[in-house]
Amino acid sequence: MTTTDGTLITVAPTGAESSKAEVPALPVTLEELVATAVECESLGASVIHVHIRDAAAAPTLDLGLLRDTVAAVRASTNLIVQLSTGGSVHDPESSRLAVLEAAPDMASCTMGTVNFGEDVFLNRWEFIVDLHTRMQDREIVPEYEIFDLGHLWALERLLGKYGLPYGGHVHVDFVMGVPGGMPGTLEAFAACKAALPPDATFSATGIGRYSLPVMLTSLGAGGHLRVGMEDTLTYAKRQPVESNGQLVARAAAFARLAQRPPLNPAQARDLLSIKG
Ligand code: KMH
Ligand code: ZN
Repeated sequence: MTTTDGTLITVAPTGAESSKAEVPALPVTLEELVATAVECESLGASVIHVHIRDAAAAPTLDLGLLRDTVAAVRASTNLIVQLSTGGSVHDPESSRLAVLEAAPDMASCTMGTVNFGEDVFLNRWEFIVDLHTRMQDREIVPEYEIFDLGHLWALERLLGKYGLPYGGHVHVDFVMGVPGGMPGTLEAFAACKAALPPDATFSATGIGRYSLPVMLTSLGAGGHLRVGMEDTLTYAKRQPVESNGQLVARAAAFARLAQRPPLNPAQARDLLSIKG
């Protein structure tokens, strides 16, 4: 199967921004996360992008909990476990780097600073280099998160100076529609696609109302998909998302309609050059 015969679907079920009190369907406990992972795998997801919460449902990067989470998801699914090193906008760099010690298959690596609503999602160059090189040493495959076009020029510089990631394959995710980042438009998408490193694969995720147009654009352009309650809480106009499974099921249905059915986790591991 070539990279575009099938569709890699990543589910991002929780994020760090929504509160359980306001969004009761958000998976925040380990049990809820594992149940979500099992359901989403059965519906077509092959990667899970994980943020965790503490006992009060607040975002945390507690290393013990992260290790437990990686183990629990692996025990119940074959999903590729991708831990977020973005955390919340309030997390210090030291905790974000320490995420790698939980030994996930993949981790996110955001390629630059971006305004993030009223906040700033800070990603200094030295921090990005640290993440990239530590992932090379630990044999963790990065997903380079692109919130703006300039982040792709930073990626070119990173790979030129420090070499390819572990496994030798570059995978990028366009995050479109964060207030402060690039919009979820065809023009922004085309500019990003044109600036990809050679042979890179890409997925795209549209925040909020950009969810559907970005999904359809990425499928049409031979790209992959990321969906989940981290990125969107509205399924359709005035219709709240009921579950992450609902979003994965829709993405998988579009992928099948496009004649690019969901990749299973083994196929996704091949595509991303993830070990074992
Ligand atoms: N929560 C955002 C500040 C990532 O996971 O790497 C950052 C984020 C990106 O979600
Ligand atoms: Zn995230």
